[in-house]
Amino acid sequence: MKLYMVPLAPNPTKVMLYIAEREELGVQMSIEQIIVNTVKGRHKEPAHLARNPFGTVPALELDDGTYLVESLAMIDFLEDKFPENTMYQGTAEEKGKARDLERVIDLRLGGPMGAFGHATNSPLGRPPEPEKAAQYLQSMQTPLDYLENLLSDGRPLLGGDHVNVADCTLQSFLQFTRFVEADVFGDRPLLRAWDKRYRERPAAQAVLKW
Ligand SMILES: N[C@@H](CCC(=O)N[C@@H](CS)C(=O)NCC(=O)O)C(=O)O
Repeated sequence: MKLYMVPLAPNPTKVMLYIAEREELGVQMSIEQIIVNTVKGRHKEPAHLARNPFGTVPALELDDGTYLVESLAMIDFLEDKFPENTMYQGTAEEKGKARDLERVIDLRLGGPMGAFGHATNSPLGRPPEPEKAAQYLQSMQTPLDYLENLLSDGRPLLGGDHVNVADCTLQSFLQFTRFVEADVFGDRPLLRAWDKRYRERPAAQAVLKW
């Protein structure tokens, strides 16, 4: 299998963190990772559009030459494809909560975090838009409070004792905010401590560049 990706982008990073975490759990997936140079617009060129007609990364090429084009579907697929030492563990309720948390982060924080980064210090050279940045930051307050509250029971990782996709998803967005030198945590010491703890994990050290 081949994962077409680019290191800074959140959705590819989420899958790359997931793969690295599974490898830490002893699961060798042998997925070749191939960079698509999005700065040069390669993701909009015919070679990549043939993999993913939506012109986005990541794209996962399966062994039969077909593709998955949605990051969370790739993770679900890899959970099924490699059923030993999966990331989702425990009862149906525990797995449901882990999936719920990942969706909260992706849907309620991912978009505003990316937009906040661009409105603050865009790596694409867009002009700063302080008013919009403030609005995006405001929209993140409830989901950030939600996560801070979850961590108040002393759990080391977002879903509890075990790493799960929620950790990967949040870190993939935070890497982008670090790259643009923005801070979204505010006065949330538990989230800051989780961030530091997560980034010390071998998988994070291997994947995160910022
Ligand atoms: N829902 C898709 C979103 C993929 C996506 O939007 N990827 C971004 C990078 S994080 C991208 O390729 N953006 C370039 C563009 O849309 O032109 C997924 O989860 O994989």
